[in-house]
Amino acid sequence: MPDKANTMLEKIEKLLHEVEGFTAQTIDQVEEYRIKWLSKKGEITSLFEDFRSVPNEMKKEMGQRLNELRNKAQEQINFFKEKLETVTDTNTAGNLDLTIPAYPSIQMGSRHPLSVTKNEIIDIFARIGFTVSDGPEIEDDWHNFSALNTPENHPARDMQDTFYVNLNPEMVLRTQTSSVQVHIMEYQKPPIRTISPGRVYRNEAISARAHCQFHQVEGLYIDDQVSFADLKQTLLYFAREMFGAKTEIRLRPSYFPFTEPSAEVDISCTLCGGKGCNVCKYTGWVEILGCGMVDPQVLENCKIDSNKFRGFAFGMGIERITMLKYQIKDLRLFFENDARFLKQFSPVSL
Ligand code: 2U9
Repeated sequence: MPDKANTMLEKIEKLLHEVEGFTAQTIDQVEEYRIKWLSKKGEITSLFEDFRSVPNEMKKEMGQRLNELRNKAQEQINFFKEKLETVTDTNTAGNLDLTIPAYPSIQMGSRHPLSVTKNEIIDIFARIGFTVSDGPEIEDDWHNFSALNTPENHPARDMQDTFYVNLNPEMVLRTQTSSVQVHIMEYQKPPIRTISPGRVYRNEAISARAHCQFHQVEGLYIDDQVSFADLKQTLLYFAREMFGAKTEIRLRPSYFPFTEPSAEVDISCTLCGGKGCNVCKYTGWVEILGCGMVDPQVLENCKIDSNKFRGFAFGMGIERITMLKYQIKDLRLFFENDARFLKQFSPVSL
């Protein structure tokens, strides 16, 4: 009997060696070896049959080795089976329909409502020949104030609480994008027909109606024959493109340091059409922008001959226009970036 037991031990060692060196490239190979080793008629199963006739004194050692062999074989089978099944799933078409478009499952972003409005304003003015100009958000005192008829100690500076730059008190965070147009006038000869959309800053307490940063579009048209009638007709065109063909405008006299005469412009209420509601506070009109003829002194400040040229200018807050257009009641929503608010606006196309 010891001879038979020794042959068995040799067989176990040989198989252990084979099991440890086992690798497989396909699932079929794994199955082939499972059958060879562990099926009912497999080599390891039949060693367990032989184990019954092993003398008692050798049973312990033989049993341990046999168990070790069977466990190792099972581990190897499991390992390669799992590995090859995963590879099969991801590397080959298998049951996947590769023609299904990926895009419905991708969360699409959307344009910020202020960008939607800004782009619409740009398009409206581009159709009547206005270019778009851009400039710095940190501006010197001259471009933001002095050139625009607002020298130091001028009371109008109090109208716009300003953020000054600590390192250089001559520099400010711009309070209006008209500063961009001062640059344009300094290096470009008339005719000038341009709008300047952009972010501006004012040191104000944050509320539903005000913020320390907001966005403006300021417009400027300078040529030799520009009149107040041109200004009025341009703004009527804008109001109807933006708020609908039935929109009416009215101008109320006002004051800005950089325009003379100046006016504030109302549109007939978009909600009630002029009948009176809580949006227009039962007046039938809502204010949308300010405007006027460019003060000749501003032209001179920017080296444009005020005897030859005249201009009109206007300015509007993008937040205000957006709130009116979409009935948004609280300005802070624009700055909170809450996805539930933002996703209501036009999706970004792929
Ligand atoms: C130059 C000269 C004059 C731009 C103008 C307004 C009137 C105006 C406000 C609207 C709401 C700013 O965002 S707001 O607070 N703007 O009322 N802006 S005229 O006048 C200019 C522009 C450039 C060279």
